[in-house]
Amino acid sequence: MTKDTYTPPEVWEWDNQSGGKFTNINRPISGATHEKDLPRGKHPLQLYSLGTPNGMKVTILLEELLALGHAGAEYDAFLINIGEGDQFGSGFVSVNPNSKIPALLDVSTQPPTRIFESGAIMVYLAEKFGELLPTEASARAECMSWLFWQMGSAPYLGGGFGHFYAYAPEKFEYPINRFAMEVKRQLDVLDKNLESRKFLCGDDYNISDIAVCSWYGMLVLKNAYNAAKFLDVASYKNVIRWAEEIAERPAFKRGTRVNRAPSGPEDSAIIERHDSSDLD
Ligand SMILES: N[C@@H](CCC(=O)N[C@@H](CS)C(=O)NCC(=O)O)C(=O)O
Repeated sequence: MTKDTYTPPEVWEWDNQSGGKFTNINRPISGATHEKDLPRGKHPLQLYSLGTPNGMKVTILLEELLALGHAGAEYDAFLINIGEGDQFGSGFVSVNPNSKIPALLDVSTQPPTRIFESGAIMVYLAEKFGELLPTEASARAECMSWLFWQMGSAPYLGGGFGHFYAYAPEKFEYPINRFAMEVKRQLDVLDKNLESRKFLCGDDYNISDIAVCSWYGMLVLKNAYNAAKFLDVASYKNVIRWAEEIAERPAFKRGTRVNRAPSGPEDSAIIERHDSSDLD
């Protein structure tokens, strides 16, 4: 038995000095903190986002749809700087009451359609354009299963492991162990599935590959959270093979460059995207 280092009070109270990377944006209440309209561009789809794994899922899918020839997938991608609290502006909250990127406004419908939650945005776009989501019932169920697997699993990776391993103000053994164990189990789930399949659902690439690769592909290829060695990601050989193939897709390369500040002169990231030539 270890000794408790913290005794919870009877009723939790907000201590906004609790430390950590996100202490100044995390709040126990929802809703807007300030009035701010969202900008609007000229395209049918208005995306308000940031180039994180959740944000890149949508820009990769949009780039895939454009590559397939769907002009209706043209989009303006505006930057929402979550470190500066842009997600709490009144305009953003009206598109996503949950104050998290990504959020999409489809202005080609009357009235405009708002969609929040990256998984919901992916299904909306795949259905709107009839691409990258199988229509036959059992193939669709498999695709939805992996898509929802990602939505349910990634918070253990980002909010759990990434938070305690990379962002928390102190290193605590218990949560790092707890979440490292879960992330390695998830990587093993993927690795076993990809032993006999080219993509997550079989021979064909679909939105579940985009969603899962944005998180677990980036983890194994890009040393996310500086944890490649700690998690021994090199041992998940099928995940690496699958992620490398997806990362080579032109649309994947384009989508991952959007809504990010370039980290140096070699980095081709763009803060906002308003025309396909912005990425050419
Ligand atoms: N389940 C949501 C999660 C979105 C999410 O966590 N977004 C993060 C960035 S990756 C965010 O906007 N955080 C800002 C905040 O928590 O205030 C989705 O998949 O869309």
